[in-house]
Amino acid sequence: MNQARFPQTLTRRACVALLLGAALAASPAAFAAAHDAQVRVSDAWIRWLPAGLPAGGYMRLHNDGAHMVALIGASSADYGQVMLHRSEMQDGTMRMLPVSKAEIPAHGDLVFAPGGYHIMLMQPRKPVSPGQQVPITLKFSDGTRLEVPFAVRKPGASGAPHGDMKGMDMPSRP
Ligand SMILES: [Cu+2]
Repeated sequence: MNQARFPQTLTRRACVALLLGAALAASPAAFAAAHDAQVRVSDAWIRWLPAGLPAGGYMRLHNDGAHMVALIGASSADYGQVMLHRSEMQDGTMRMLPVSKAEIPAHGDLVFAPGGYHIMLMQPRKPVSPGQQVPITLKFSDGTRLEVPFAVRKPGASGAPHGDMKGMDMPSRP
């Protein structure tokens, strides 16, 4: 009878030790992961169109972290509706599709550029004109948010200095 009790006690102690060990080991790692992902944004600009037409927002995103982070949303006080879109060729026609996220690989870049990913800015709440800056808040999958000033440029503007030729930055799915 004692034989039956003894192992039980041992087992319970072992369980407590395991749980404590697991908790101690898990929490610092979990916090580190949550704060690890860091995204920097550069070359942020908006292709202005007249008469309050929907405008495209473009930028370069760089992920300094060791884990993939996705851009999962955007908003701006200056526009009534802001969506993540991607343009792609379908049967010889350029179409825009809404996307729920855009992944930025670990230690990598993702470029939003004409003909690819863009932030669709609709229903301007005030007149927006070239030369202005529009703040857009970007929301990421790791819970972070970034408010980025986007420079408003004329449609003829040649775009971001780094251009849109770097197709390698485009993942093959939304
Ligand atoms: Cu669009």
